[in-house]
Amino acid sequence: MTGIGRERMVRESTTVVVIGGGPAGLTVANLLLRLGIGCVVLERQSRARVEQRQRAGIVEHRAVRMFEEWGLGERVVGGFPHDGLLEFRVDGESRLLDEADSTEGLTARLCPQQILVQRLIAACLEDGGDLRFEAADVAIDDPAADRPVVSYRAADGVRHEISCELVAGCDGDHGVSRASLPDGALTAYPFDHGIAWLTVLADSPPPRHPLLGVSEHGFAAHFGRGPHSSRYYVQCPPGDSADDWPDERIREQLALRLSVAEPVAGPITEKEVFQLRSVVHEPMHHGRLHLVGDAAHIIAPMGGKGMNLALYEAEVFARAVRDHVHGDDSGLRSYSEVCLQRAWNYQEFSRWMTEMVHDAGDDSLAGPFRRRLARARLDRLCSSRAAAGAFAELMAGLA
Ligand code: FAS
Repeated sequence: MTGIGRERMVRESTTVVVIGGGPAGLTVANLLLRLGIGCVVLERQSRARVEQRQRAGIVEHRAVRMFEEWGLGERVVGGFPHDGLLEFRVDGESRLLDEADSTEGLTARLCPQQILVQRLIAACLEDGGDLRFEAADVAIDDPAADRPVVSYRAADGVRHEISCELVAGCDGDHGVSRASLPDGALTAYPFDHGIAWLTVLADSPPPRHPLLGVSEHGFAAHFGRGPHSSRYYVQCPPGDSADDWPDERIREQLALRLSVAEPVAGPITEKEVFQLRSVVHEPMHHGRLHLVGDAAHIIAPMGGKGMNLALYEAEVFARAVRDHVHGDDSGLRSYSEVCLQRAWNYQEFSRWMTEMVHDAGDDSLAGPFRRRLARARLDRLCSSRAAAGAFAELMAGLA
């Protein structure tokens, strides 16, 4: 440690600096640990804050299998069985889609994101990982340098500079990684779905199956987020705020749209309105910096692909680093192309599903013609084995 004037500075070096301790960063760290490759994770929030953040709720089969192949299966995604059934309630009529039927039982796990993050943190620390919380003012100097230097201020106020071979930008959509790139380095492809959702968390038991309500009243959905917690989505007029949605209005609209007498059996703990938007940044790397997960793209929640793309890309990056340390950079060079192919496939799937469940209900959004198109799409999905099979493959992350 050198003490320059008043400020003490610690200079270190490692192979990979991971910025961000969400699903992407923690998966990269765990996989590199198992490869014996040095890495330091810098997370700006406290451990408690990161472990409590409730978001996604589905770990697709491909990701479950990935963790199993890396010897992390039981530790990270054990439990949370899912019978593979997804329920559409169309004008009050129940239509069950059996994902397991079309993928020989290869179904997702209904593992809430916060549980996955808690377990990834525990596994990383148990295995000797270098996970640093409350890392403030993280900055990357020249990501295109042969050995970039990532600096930050630790919780004790000491500044650190870490020189490394590679940087994994796993810091989400508002992080420092993408912002550290020169203008013009990336091209953004944004899309506004023109739809707003009220997202609600409640201490209410999960539904028997993930439930999607399609009717003239507007779209709604009910997903589990653990044995005593549920997440609901209620389509609302763009421009609404959470203040426009008192609890009794939420309960009344969910009962109407899901055709369930009492869909919210416990207290509502969180509600927020957000606009459904998507964006992809291309390419997903620049110099020694590789963007992973939400740092590279945002996808609408329909289809449950945001977190699962982060998990997929974390493995692509870890394998590329494994080859890099053995002198082969082909994986790093193809990283962006490989990840973008899946990212755009999932963007299309999420948009297809978003259109279907919204246009098929209230036709004030897209008009009567598109309502009939969406109904036909939904009818085909629920009546054709081939259509259901293609849907199940995408839900399982096998396509
Ligand atoms: P994350 O945003 O999870 O993690 C980034 C990490 O980087 C954070 O811990 C942050 O604190 C840290 N960070 C940021 N800036 C930093 C800096 N400068 N220095 C250091 N650290 C920094 N996806 C689904 O698949 N299904 C869903 O149902 C679903 N529901 C969602 C509901 C909500 C309300 C939201 C907001 C998202 C939802 N998502 C859903 C998407 C979401 O789960 C993301 O796809 C997932 O968290 C992506 O993981 P990461 O890429 O790791 O990014």
